[in-house]
Amino acid sequence: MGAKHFTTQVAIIGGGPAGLLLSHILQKHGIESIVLERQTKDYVLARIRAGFLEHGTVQMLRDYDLGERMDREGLPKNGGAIACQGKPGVYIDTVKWTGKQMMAYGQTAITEDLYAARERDGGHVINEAGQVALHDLKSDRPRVTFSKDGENYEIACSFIAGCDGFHGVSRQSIPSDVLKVFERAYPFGWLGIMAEVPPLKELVYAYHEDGFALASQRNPMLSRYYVQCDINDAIEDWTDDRFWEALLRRMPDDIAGKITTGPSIEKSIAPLRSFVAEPMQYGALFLAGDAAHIVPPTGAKGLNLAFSDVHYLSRGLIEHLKHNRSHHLERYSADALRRVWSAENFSWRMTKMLHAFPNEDPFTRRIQANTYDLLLQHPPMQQALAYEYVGLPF
Ligand code: RFL
Ligand code: PHB
Repeated sequence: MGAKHFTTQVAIIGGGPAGLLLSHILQKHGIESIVLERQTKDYVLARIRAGFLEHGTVQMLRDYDLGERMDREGLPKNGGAIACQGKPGVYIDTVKWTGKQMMAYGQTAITEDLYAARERDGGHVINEAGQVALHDLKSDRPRVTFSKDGENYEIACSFIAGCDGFHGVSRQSIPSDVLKVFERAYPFGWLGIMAEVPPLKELVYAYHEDGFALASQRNPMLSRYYVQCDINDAIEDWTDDRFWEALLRRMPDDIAGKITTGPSIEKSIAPLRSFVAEPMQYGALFLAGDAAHIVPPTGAKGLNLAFSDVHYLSRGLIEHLKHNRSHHLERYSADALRRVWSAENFSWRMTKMLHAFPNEDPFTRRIQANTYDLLLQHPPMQQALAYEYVGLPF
C-alpha cells in the first residue's frame, strides 16, 4: 500500500523541549511545521531531567507567551553556592555580578507547558511515530517518512529540524565523512533523586574527596539531589539510606544540617559526557539540542543550550521562509556552535573542578584544589563564573 502524504514547511524530528519550542515559535511567525515524536506524550512528560534556567532562557519563554506558569511556580534564584570539603563556601551571585537572575523550574514542567501550548494553538504533533527516516537532504524538496499504527506516511517539506536528542536518527543521517565528532567521556555518573521534602533555599554544588554532590529543587515541597557515583553502578546498588548518607557526608556540615531527607519518589543514573558534532547543518537538515551536542550537567547548560540553538535556528528559518533572505540560516551552524563550545568549555571546567576523579595523580589534584582557591579568593574569578553561569548573551 502507498504512503499517505503530508506537506509542511518544516518537519521537526523529536518532540522534546527543542522540537516543541521550535514548532511553537515558528507558528507564532505563521510558519507551518509537523513534529514527529517517537514516544507517547505520557512517556515524554514522565522524563525527569534539567531544572535550572539561564536568564536568556527565562526571557525567551516569556517572550513567546510560555512564561505564565514558570513565573507562578518557578523559584527565581540569584545564583548558586559552591562548596569544597574543609574550605569556606563561595556564593556565585549572578545578580551582584551581572544584574540577572536565574530560575529553578523543571524541564518536566517546561515540556508540559510546551505540549499544552501546542494543543491550545492547534500545533501538529504526531506521537508514536516509528521508523522515522530522512531523505533527499541535499535537494530543495527533502522528505521524511515514518510509520504509525501500521500505516506508512511521507512528509514533503522545505527544511528538516533534527531535534531528536543524542540517540535520534537525524545526526545519523549525515554522512560520516561530513560529520566531525568531538567527545570526552567521564569515569563517573550522577545518581539523581527526587523527594517530596522542602529543599534548601539555595542550589549547592559540593566537592568532596568521595565525590561531587548537588542540592537542587523543583518547588517548595520537591527537592532534587545528586551524588557522583561509579559509572558501573546500578540503581539497585543505591538504597535511599545509602544515598542520603553519601549526600550528607559530602556536603559541608552546616549545609548538611539543613537538609531534610525523606523517601525518594524517583531515582536514576545519568552518565556524564561531553560531545559536539560539527557542522550542525547538512543540506536541508539542521540539528538542534542534544541531537548535536551533550554537556555534563555540572554547568546546568544542556537544556539552555537546546533553547539557544532554537533561538538561532528559528531566526534563520523565519528570515528565509518569510522574507526570502538566507543570511542567518546560512550562518546557523557557525553561530550556534560558537555558543555550544562556550557551554562545553564551562561545563568541562565545572566538572573538572568539582568531581573526584578516580586514580587522580597528586599534581592534578593540587591544580584542582587551587582552581577552587582562586575562585574563593578573587572576586573577579567569581564574576567571570557568574557571567558564564547566568548564560552568555545570544
Ligand atoms: P531530548 O529531550 O532528548 O528530546 C529529544 C526527543 O526526540 C525523541 N526522539 C525521536 N523522535 C522521533 N524519531 C526518532 N528516531 C527519535 N529519537 C528520539 C525523543 O523521544 C525525545 O522526546 O532533546 P532536546 O529537546 O534537545 O532537549 C535537551 C535536554 O533534554 C537535555 O539537554 C537535558 O535534559 C540534559 N540533561 C540535563 N541537563 C541539565 O541542564 N541539567 C540536568 O540535570 C540534566 N539531567 C539530562 C539530565 C539528560 C539526560 N539524558 C539525555 C538521558 C538527565 C538525563 C538522564
Ligand atoms: C537540577 O536541578 O536538576 C540541576 C540543577 C543544576 C545543575 C544540574 C541539574 O547544574
